Amino acid sequence: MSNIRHNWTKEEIIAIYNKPMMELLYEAATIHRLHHDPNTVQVSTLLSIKTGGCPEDCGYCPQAARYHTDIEGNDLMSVSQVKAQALRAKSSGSSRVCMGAAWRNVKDGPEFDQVLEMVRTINKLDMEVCCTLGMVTENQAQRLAEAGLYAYNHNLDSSEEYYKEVISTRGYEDRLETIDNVRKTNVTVCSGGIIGMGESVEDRAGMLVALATLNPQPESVPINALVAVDGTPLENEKPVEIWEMIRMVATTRIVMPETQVRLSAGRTNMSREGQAMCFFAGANSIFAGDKLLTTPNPDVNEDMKMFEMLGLNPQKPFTKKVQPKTVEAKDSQYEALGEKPKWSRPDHKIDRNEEAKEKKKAAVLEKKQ
Ligand code: SAM
Ligand code: DTB
Ligand code: SF4
Repeated sequence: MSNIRHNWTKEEIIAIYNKPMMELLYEAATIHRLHHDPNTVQVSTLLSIKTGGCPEDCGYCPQAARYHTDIEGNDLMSVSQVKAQALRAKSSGSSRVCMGAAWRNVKDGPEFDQVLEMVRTINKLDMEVCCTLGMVTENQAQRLAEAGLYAYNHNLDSSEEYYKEVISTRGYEDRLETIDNVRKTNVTVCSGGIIGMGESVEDRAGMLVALATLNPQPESVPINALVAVDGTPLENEKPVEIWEMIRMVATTRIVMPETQVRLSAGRTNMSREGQAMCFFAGANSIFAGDKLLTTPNPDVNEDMKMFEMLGLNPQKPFTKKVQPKTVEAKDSQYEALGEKPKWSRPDHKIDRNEEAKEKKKAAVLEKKQ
């Protein structure tokens, strides 16, 4: 019988997070070794298939059109570009490609059809394919599954309470709805969040309650440290201390023993020793490649040296779950319904998001003059 608990409370999780460090590490490492090979770390490569120009107002995100950041926007990549990048990732030891699009939600039509073809292409390279495309309906999730998608990433990002301080263009329940739509398919769920956005330990625990009480729990949970990008509302947030990252990883490992915990954004600010502590505390996945979506990530060769030094081995694809079959577009049993995902319309505004938006307007006006 599985010993996974789905009834974690916020108080219990706060108590774990605040344990003396040595006890926390020992407990997390013990649980980690019961459920995983401690010397194996899964390696994913991110690919921003559509960059910038997003209509949402996520306070951390350099890709939101309303903020004055200096990222270069791009239209949807071609299938052949994606294939070339996936082959590169494979040859550098990645078992998974995670394709990100700066979309609020998936819209049926030629662009989504192109993404489905990217999924088919990468699955045929015998790599795990993940997508993060914003909100999806059940039908869209089924079509992704049929194309051979292995995982769908859709982060809760923070607690329900703090979410309202970061994003005003959609609600927490919209995120949960998409996760639920993915769960109705054969695709695995990847959902985690960001620390360092000014949230409290209670908020971090609140997010872990929301994730750990999902049944089943997400197969993977990315823990990102905020990359504070100039022009975003969170540009002045202080960098996360390594100890906070270690505590967050360890707590995630304890409450979600079977999940792959991914040490995600923010590794450029972490020493090798700091990252090693995170692996000891239960992190068993990373994003590799010199770029995340738009911001820097450690050099691949440096990561491989770190793996060698620590005796870590990259995880082979489909170790945890069998490779999905790919159904060709012409044989699909699903048709595009042209529906939009349901979402709520929060009626609140966030001061710092409004200020960052005004700064962009002023900068655009100044450029015109
Ligand atoms: N647009 C889709 C969405 O929001 O679901 C997919 C792409 S979005 C960039 C994916 C995730 O990247 C976000 O949920 C957030 O957790 C993470 N992210 C974005 N900007 C970040 C930043 N500056 N620092 C850390 N994580 C970030
Ligand atoms: C996740 O949790 N982190 C990744 C992935 N899922 C899509 C994205 C991190 C983005 C960091 C900021 C950037 O590079 O734009
Ligand atoms: Fe858009 Fe996703 Fe960035 Fe939010 S996190 S602004 S939805 S790309």
